[in-house]
Amino acid sequence: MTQIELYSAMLCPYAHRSRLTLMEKQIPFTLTEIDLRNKPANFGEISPHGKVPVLKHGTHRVWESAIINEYLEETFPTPPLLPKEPMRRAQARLWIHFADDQLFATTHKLLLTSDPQQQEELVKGLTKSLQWLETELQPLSAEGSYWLGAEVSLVDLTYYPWFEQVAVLEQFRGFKFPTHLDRLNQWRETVASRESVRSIAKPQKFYLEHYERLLQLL
Ligand SMILES: N[C@@H](CCC(=O)N[C@@H](CS)C(=O)NCC(=O)O)C(=O)O
Repeated sequence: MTQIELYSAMLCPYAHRSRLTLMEKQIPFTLTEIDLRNKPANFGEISPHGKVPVLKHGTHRVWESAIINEYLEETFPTPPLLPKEPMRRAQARLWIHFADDQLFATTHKLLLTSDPQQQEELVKGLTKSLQWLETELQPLSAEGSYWLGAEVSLVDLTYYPWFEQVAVLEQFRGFKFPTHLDRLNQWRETVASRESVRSIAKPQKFYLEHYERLLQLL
């Protein structure tokens, strides 16, 4: 089998998405941890934008977590992590787009700003996104507690890393996880119990300690 290598970083939720996808598909791979504060001199040759994750498959490279995950889905179709029907696939991709465009993008801005007013606005935006997700997910609960219902999918693996690190926003950015998000909470527990997630999960303390140091450098 052609060798696969994933360039990752321990705090990077995007890298965790692709790591989880490789694990769910039981694809053997080598993990190379990059210290983003002290990148190897040749990292520019591996990652054109200096970011993780990057997937190396033989002599080819793919970057951007959502694109890596689609590449893995197409190259290793079993077990499938996207629905079969085109409309359901489109819906899965819309969820993934929302994660990038809203939840992760807002979080990125929130972590980077130390302006209290801007933080307050971004926190409001995150709360609104989560409440919207809860409302949209409710009708799917009859089929099962994964994002798309009965089966785990790329959507679960895209969102989950955000939830694993949410304590950082609560501790350092005044975010409060909204109450009564029952469907989302149930989803979170279901995904947290998967073997792939458990095997790379880190405790809250780990994230809080690392981000405390990281945020001081900003
Ligand atoms: N949209 C990209 C985002 C990747 C990203 O922002 N990675 C961050 C770490 S979480 C990174 O490598 N930043 C470069 C740096 O910190 O120098 C994806 O989905 O892969």
